[in-house]
This record gives sequence, structure tokens and C-alpha cells, in this order.
Amino acid sequence: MPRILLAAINAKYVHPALSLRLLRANLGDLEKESAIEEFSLRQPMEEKVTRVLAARPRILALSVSIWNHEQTLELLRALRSRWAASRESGECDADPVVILGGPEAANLPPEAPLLSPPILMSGDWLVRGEGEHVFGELCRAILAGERLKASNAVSGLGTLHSENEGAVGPTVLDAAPADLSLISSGYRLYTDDDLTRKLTYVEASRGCPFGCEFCLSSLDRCVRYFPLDVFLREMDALIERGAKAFKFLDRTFNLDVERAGAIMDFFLARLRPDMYVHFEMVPSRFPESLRRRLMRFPAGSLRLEVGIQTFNREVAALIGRPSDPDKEVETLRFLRDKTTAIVHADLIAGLPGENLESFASGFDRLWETRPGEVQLGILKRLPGAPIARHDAAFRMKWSQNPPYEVLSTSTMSREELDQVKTFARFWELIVNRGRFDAVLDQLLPPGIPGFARFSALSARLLSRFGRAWGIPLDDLRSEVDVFVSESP
Ligand code: B12
Ligand code: SF4
Repeated sequence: MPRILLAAINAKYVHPALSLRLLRANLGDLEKESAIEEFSLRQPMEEKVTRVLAARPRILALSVSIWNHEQTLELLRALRSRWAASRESGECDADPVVILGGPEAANLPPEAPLLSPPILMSGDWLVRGEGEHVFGELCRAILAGERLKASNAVSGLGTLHSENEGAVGPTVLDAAPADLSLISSGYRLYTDDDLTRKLTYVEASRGCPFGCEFCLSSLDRCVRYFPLDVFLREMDALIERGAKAFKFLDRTFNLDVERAGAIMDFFLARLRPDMYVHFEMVPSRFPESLRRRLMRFPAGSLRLEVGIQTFNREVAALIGRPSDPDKEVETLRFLRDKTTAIVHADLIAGLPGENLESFASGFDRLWETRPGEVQLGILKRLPGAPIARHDAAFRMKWSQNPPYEVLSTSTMSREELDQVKTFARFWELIVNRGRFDAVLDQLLPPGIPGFARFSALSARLLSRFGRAWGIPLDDLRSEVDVFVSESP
């Protein structure tokens, strides 16, 4: 039985939790006493509970992110009640120690116990920040029955904030950003099954120099890099083992253009027909050297996420996001005309100061460049994100439950945001999934503003079906055909 169980609920089966592998790989001598359990949101809760109970760990470490916050709480509540029953029946005498970490748990406000989010109240420890250096120290102290002191806590890398002995709430440990040259990589802990059946998440850097206030990465402005030679050796080993779908988690892959170029050259030399790499790039940094490389990737082997978020310069300035719409459009055109990359570009509705009109004109501008996919999202008002400073001035209202979607602002009403939500859902079904490509030019004729036209279709579909999900494809197809035949 592992004494330490690391667990996470992933959004889907194909998304692995790199965090668990990194934490485990940095446990040192405790690694052999640990195990990883990964679940997915759709898996029945009872199955998750049973697997954790069966492992009977001394320490249960859970990675909490926005997509699993509610389910992790449900899991913890179920576990706590089963552990209590086992204690009462004399089957065991102590509950496992629960350590929480991850981007959601780390950014929820833990200080006021009465107001604290229930998930934090269900943990014994809360680690905020990068866990590689501190997790092992903490586990060692817990297993040895020692108290972790602020002075010697985690080799001086963390700070103990509060010790709520006997009180409700977890003890909070703040971890400093990890030294990426000192941590052991977690890639060897991907199983062969992971590599062939899931995305292979990798990271060559951490941090982002930009300050977009809606994004948690804006809290980590200091960009740090994994040593390139070591990283590329790891990638080589993963390719040898059969990894095919490389998704880079770097916030801004093209920040250091030379490094980005070296990584691309590495993959270009090793691409196999069923392999692809996925990078997230800022559209303002596409120098010639990068473009030449992007053009060399064969069809199907390159996916790019190019965040646009807003084409409204005032809104961008207000939320601290660098913006140069003309340059961004030029980059998107280059990608469309000169590369075979599958480009995924996103826009956010509900940013402070953005109204429906400016959102629509941003959409039209983006759609003119015909990226492979346009992802429309409603602003998430993430706990801990600096965008909170606009709450009062823009009368921001948002859902208190994850994913904390904005419901209305002073410049966008609830109805307008609902309209964008429905639009986004139908856009996903009809345009992004590529099932209607044969009629796309009639549906969205080049030269005609796409937002108004697709809004009309989306309103019609909503009134016809009463919902934007679970619609049989044939029914959707017939309605789209009628719309196309009736529209000029
Ligand atoms: C992959 C990913 C996803 C995947 C899901 C992955 C999965 N496993 O299921 C998908 C694509 C589905 C996704 C969706 C969304 N995501 Co996302 N996603 C990421 C991304 C790019 C990588 C996560 C990752 O693996 N990072 C690498 C690991 C090593 O970092 P880490 O998880 O933070 O772990 C470190 C520490 O947090 C800590 N730690 C983590 N767990 C634990 C546990 C313990 C016990 C300890 C001690 C420490 C610890 O130590 C780790 C090592 O240093 C991050 C951005 C990023 N680059 O991190 C955003 C990010 C996590 N996502 C974010 C957001 C906002 C979303 C969306 C809401 C986006 C949207 N607009 O729709 C949706 C959620 C949809 C929903 N259903 O609710 C936010 C965070 C939100 C939050 N509070 O959790 C992030 C940080 C992006 C950002 N910069 O704002 N996402
Ligand atoms: S949105 Fe992108 S560019 Fe802006 S802070 Fe987040 S990761 Fe960086």
C-alpha cells in the first residue's frame, strides 16, 4: 500500500495531470512509497471514492483546479464520512492527512475561516504555489510525526502562514517558485498507455511577462526556463516511447524566439506522420526566423493557440493586456496563407468596458482571417486574478461557483452575454467541428460580417430547439440548410 497517494480529477480522460507526476518525481526516497490515481470528471463518484479508500494512504494529496473544484469537494466529503465510519467501528484509528494544492486551491481566500470556501476547510494542509520542493519535505514531516516549523520548513523555501491546531481550516504553506534546473522532471512517470492514448503535456518554461488581469499567469511574471539540453533529451525519450500528441503548457512559447526555434527544429527533425505539437503563442512575436520554421511543419503536425481575447485597444489597456490589432491580424493572415497550422484563436466576452458592439466587431475582424477555430469564451472571474479591481467600476456580476463566469457588467447585460454563450455553443457545433464545411461559404459568405449573420442563425436554432446542446446532427443540418436557402 502506498503511504502517499497523489490524486486529481482531470477534465477528461485525455488530459493527464502533469502536476502529480512532478510532485511524485520530486519525492526523493519517498517516491517508492507513493502512487498516482487519476480520475476524470465523467467517471462515477463512487468509483473514485472506492479507489482512494482501497489505497488506504497515510497522506492524500489532491490537485485542485477550476474544473475539478466541485467534484474534489464532493470526493473529500464522501471520503471524510467513510473515514469517520471506519474510525468509529475501530477499523482504523486516524484519517489520512489531506494536502491540497493546485491553481484553484492556491488562489481561494483561506484567511477567514468562517467565510472560507468549503474545499479548503476539508484539507489539513494547503500548499500555495509550485509544489516540487516543498511537497516532499511536508510529507516527510507528517510521516515522521514532526511539526513543520516556519524556521526549518521545507528548506527555507516556504513560509508557514498559520497553524490552526485544533481549529478549522488547513495550515497554509507558501511555496516559492521552483528552481527549474533543480527539479526532477516527471515525464518518466507517464505510462506507455498515457503516451499513446492521452495528450502528452510538457513544459519548457514557466511564468509569463504579461499582465492580463483575467489570467492567473499574470501573477507569475518572472519567466523561468527548464535547461534546454535536458528538456530536449526528455522529449527524445518520450518520442522513442511513442508519444504523439505533444501539448506545450508554456504560457507564451514564442517569448524567447531563439529557444522556441531550437525546440521547433528538434521536433521538425523527428516528426512522424501521426505526431503533432501544440504551442500557445502571443500573436505579436512572429519574427521571420519563427515564420520560416512554422512554414516547414507538414499538414496536421502543428497546432497553435493564438490568444486574441479582444481587439478593443481601450479594453486591452484597461486590463493590462498588450494589444496591437493590426499586427495580430497580420500574424493570423500569415498563418492562414503560408502555413498548414491548425490555428485556434480565442476571444473573451464580458471584459470590463467591452460592449456587444465592440465584441461583435472584434469577432468580425477575427473571422475575416479565417482561423481554423474561433473559441468564444465568457470571462471567468477567477479567484485571485487581478481583474477583481474592476468589480465596482464596471458593476461586474459573476457566478460564485466555478468556473465563475461573468453574468453581466455595466457595458454588457445578462441577455447579451447569454446571447454570446448560445452563439459560442452553436459556433462550436457548426463551425469549429468542421461538420458543415461544405456549406460554410454560403452560411458565412466572405465579405459579410459574420457576427450578425451567425447570431441570427443561433437565435433561430435556440427558438427552434429550445436548447443549444443535445441536438441530433440531422436536425441541426436541416435547420442550417433552411437558413442558408432563405438567407441572401
Ligand atoms: C491543461 C489545462 C487545462 C485542461 C485540463 C487539464 C486536466 N488535467 O484536466 C483544459 C483544457 C480542459 C483546461 C480547461 C480550463 N482551464 Co485550464 N489550464 C491548463 C494549463 C494550460 C496547464 C495545467 C498544467 O498541467 N500545468 C502544469 C502543472 C505542473 O502546473 P500546476 O497544475 O499548476 O501544478 C503546480 C502547482 O499548482 C502545484 N500543485 C498542483 N497540484 C498540487 C497538489 C498538491 C498536493 C501540492 C502540494 C501542489 C500542487 O505544484 C505543481 C508543480 O509546480 C493551465 C495553465 C498552465 N500552464 O499551468 C491552465 C489553467 C489551469 N486553466 C485555467 C482555466 C481558467 C481554465 C478554464 C476555465 C478556461 C476556460 N476559459 O474555459 C477551463 C476550465 C473548464 C471547466 N470545465 O471548468 C486557469 C486556472 C484556473 C484555476 N483556478 O484552476 C489556468 C492556470 C490558466 C490561467 N493562466 O489562468 N485547462
Ligand atoms: S493571457 Fe496569456 S499573455 Fe496574458 S498573462 Fe495569461 S498567459 Fe500571459
